[in-house]
Amino acid sequence: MLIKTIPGWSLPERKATPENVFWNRREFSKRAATGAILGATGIGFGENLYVSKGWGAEDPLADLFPASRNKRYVLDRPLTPKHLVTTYNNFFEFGSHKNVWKSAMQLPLRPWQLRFDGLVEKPITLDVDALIRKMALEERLLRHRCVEAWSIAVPWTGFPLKSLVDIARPLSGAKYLKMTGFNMPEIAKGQRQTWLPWPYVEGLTVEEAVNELTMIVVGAYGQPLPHQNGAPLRLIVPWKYGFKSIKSIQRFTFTHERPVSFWQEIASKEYGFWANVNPQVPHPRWSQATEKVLGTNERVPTQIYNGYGEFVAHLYEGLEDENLYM
Ligand SMILES: Nc1nc2c(c(=O)[nH]1)N[C@H]1C(S)=C(S)[C@@H](COP(=O)(O)O)O[C@H]1N2
Ligand SMILES: [Mo]
Repeated sequence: MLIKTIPGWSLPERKATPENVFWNRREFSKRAATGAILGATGIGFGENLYVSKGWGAEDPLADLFPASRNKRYVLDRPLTPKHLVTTYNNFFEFGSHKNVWKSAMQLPLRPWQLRFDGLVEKPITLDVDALIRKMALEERLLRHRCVEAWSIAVPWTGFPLKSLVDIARPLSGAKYLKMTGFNMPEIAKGQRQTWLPWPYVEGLTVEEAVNELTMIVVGAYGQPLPHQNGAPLRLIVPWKYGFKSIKSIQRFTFTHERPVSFWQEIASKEYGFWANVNPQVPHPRWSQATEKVLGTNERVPTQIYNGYGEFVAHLYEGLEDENLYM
């Protein structure tokens, strides 16, 4: 008999559609007003709910959407309503609060060049549109767990980061991939806070970078990615805390040295390199045991590797001495 092992968090795919989402905007606004999520200022669900169209019809990649769904990745919960994912954001380049979508729309998305350098056969610079057009785009339904203990479930469109690594052709000495965001203090207000270590930097081991789950995202909800979610392209590593999933990347550098990330530079006792989700390892200032599901405000148990252990747990065998969960 053929028995397929279905992870505990799986859900029939038909249930993970917006039609099945119970969502009462008025009810949520009320709750949001009474209990700000983790002390966030200005959640921004006013009367004027803005659903970003991103680059909209003018997006040079609009014809690539929607991409077909990869059914390998299943959710245990409904998708988060699009208007929440596009109006409740962490994007510190535009401020240290959640209501950054409007300012983020100032970010000029074209021209956008991507630099591949460091330990590669030959450093190259590629135009973002030319590059994305070479990729086979697919949609994946994935959970995202912020270190602040809120979570969302999003239909992202993109491609495996591995395809970019293949194009970059790292040398055998490359152990890590460092990713760097933009630096435009004249446009991004948060970057005028010069005591912060701009630009935003994140890193993965090359092994993590080529894992099948690791994704470069260029769209969401069947459309080009809105500015505030990290256009024109961002990382999604769903088994790690959200801060690892760097937005609006400009540079990919292969190194033999472990990169120091933006958050690690700011608070190394609270944010580390690995940052794998683990409900049993609290943040120094709060528990990671549960998470608030954005949209319903339900509190649900957090799962080790955010429920993606079957894809990634093997990456950490033999690394027990490392701070894998912060
Ligand atoms: N460049 C950049 N990338 C970033 C951040 C940021 O401030 N700047 N915030 C991170 C954090 S903490 C989270 S939770 C996610 C939020 O992504 P979302 O706004 O699309 O939900 O982006 C991550 N990537
Ligand atoms: Mo986050």
